[in-house]
Amino acid sequence: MEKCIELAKKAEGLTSPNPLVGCVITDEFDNVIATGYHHKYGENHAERDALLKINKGEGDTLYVNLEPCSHFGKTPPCTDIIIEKGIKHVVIGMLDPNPAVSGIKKLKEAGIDVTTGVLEDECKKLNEVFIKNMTQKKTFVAIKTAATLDGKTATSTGSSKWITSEKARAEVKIIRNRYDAIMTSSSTIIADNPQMFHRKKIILDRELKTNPESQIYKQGEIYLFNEKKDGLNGNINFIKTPVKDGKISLEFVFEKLYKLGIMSVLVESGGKLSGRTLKYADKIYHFIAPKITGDNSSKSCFDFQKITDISQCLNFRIDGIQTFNPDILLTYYPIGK
Ligand code: AOF
Ligand code: ZN
Repeated sequence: MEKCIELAKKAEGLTSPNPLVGCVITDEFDNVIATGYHHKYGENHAERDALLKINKGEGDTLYVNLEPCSHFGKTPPCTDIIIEKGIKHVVIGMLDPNPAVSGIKKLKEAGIDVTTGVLEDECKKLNEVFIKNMTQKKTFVAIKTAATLDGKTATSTGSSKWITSEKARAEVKIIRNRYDAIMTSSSTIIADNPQMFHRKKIILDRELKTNPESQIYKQGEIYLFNEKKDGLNGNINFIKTPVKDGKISLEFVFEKLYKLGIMSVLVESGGKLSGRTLKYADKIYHFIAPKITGDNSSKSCFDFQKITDISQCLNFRIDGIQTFNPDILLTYYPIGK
């Protein structure tokens, strides 16, 4: 199953809105005789990709991180080819949250021995975006931030280049690729003029005050949420957005993203937008550099509320700690998600 997950990850950024799936087939002596994965949206499913590499009767056990599909979608049901090729056992990581799929039932009816829930937590993490999309019909929201040991993301004058090392910033590019779009604010564009290379970019600019010559506009498909106008102009899709308390409604933005088929978004901005997004966030990537500004007027990486009692803090569950020397990356989830 570990191998299935590793294979599935080869297609990160390419399968949306579909899941990441990998498949391994062994013979009766447990030798791996074929592997496959879902390479790209619309192409063969992982199981078919692997099964097309063997003849009928050669495979004994098929391992796959997601329940095989039993429906006709863009491709025919995987259960049919599993049965045709004479597979005897199917080992599954997690059930498919897609209500159209009831693969286990079909396999069992064909007399195939089925085991489920193998490395289930890892498989669920691999497809956390797909699970949220299927079960809640909502876009998965991740935040990336980079801060000093004292939780600051810029000085009071806005200086922030660079808090983290090149190694950490190279990892950010890998993280970005997992998401359908990245999102930032007018303040970040005005302060840093970043390029933020990506297929799709979401920009929140209520008053349309960013310079159209800014680096960010030079590449990718742009969705510009603002309070003034709607319509397409070159690579920029203007989206007129309701405003609440002087700010773009994030509720509207995230609902609109789902309607636009943007299944996941990585928010990369200053503390104001990152802070406001926490309420909607499913996952946070938090880089920490071993530096201290020591200045309380420096900008915090999450800045959205005033509290008096420590019990009013938001609470999270840390999932992973990685090192990108000399920095670290903490990955965490809101409690309850
Ligand atoms: C994939 N790749 O390897 C597996 C999937 O429209 P279709 O035919 O591509 O079907 C998409 C559904 O198939 C998807 O929502 C999921 O429930 C199931 N399994 N999908 O794209 C795969 N095994
Ligand atoms: Zn399938």
